[in-house]
Amino acid sequence: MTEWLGLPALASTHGEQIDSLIGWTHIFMLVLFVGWGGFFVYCLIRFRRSRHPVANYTGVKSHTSSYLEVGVAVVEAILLVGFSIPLWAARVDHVPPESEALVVQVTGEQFAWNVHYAGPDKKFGRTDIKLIDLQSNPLGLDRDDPAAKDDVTTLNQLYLPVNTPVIVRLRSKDVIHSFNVPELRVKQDAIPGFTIPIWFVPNVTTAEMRTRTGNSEFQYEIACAQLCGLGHYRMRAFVTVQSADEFHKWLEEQIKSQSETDIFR
Ligand SMILES: [Cu+2]
Repeated sequence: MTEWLGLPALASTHGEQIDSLIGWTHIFMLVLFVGWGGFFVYCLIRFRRSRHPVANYTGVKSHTSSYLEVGVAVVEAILLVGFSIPLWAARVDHVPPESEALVVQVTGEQFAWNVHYAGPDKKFGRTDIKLIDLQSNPLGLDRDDPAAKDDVTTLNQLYLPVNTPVIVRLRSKDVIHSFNVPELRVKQDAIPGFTIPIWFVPNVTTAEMRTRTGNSEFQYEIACAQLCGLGHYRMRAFVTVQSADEFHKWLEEQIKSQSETDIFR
């Protein structure tokens, strides 16, 4: 229904609602634009100088323009109260239980995205600011913590299973960043000092999207959507959406290789 908007291909379950809201907003704004534009042209002709050499000090007596103004305000109120607020409320209130979702911590920093998986125990290991090493341990993960033994961290790579609710806990180490994946129709600021959850269900794998778009190199991209400093332009990361099996295989491989190579063990 919203192809005419030319939005990026859709790859999440809630995305259609977002698109229809964007579509309706465009339709109402087009009506407003045509209405106001027509009224403007009408005024130019109706009140041209040759017809009204002297200004009329009484002005308009009819209330049509007031009614029109009220009408516009009502349409805007419907957009806000009828569409936007319920959609937003559904996104922030109805978060699936963590037991039924994949929980990932994503921490923005100048200029990268750090991804942290809890592993099979579903417990995130302790992190400590004193352990932060920009090269080897950007999150300051304490590998001595038992909960951290099976944790997986990656840099600029977010792997997700398809058709599974994903809860991203968004954080920032320095300034305000913004987690934006256009195809998933998610965009949320990462604010230092806060952990902000966002959730979505990706429903198209990267492989499927490659066949669909005919682009064999297609990748979902996290683009930082807040101007966050000089390196903002290169603050990009990639999302790989896989089948649940492929994802778990990948996670297991990571657990193995990260426990072997980790210098903190
Ligand atoms: Cu950024």
